[in-house]
Amino acid sequence: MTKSLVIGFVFLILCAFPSMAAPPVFGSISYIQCGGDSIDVGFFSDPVFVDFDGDGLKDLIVGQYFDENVENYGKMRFYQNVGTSTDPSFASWIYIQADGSDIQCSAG
Ligand SMILES: [Ca+2]
Repeated sequence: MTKSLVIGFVFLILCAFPSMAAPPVFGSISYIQCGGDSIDVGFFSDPVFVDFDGDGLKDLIVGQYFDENVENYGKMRFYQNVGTSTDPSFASWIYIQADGSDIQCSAG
């Protein structure tokens, strides 16, 4: 293999797989806390972080699959970020509403 072919091959690998040049480093697993408790909404939760209230900080929006009260199945929770952009913190949550009613979706 010629020198230029090796350089071209390495360049191709770095372009095709840029994440291989600096693999991500993950910390230990931990639950996101809200008001001192771990957030647990069951499975099929699909959490997203988005600035929902427009204050510049990403909030947590997550569906809840189950609840002790069956009438709350499939509702959407809004956790306002009361921390910072680099150290988010969640103190409480509310159900997201539309036209005065809690938004509710079925799983699947
Ligand atoms: Ca926000």
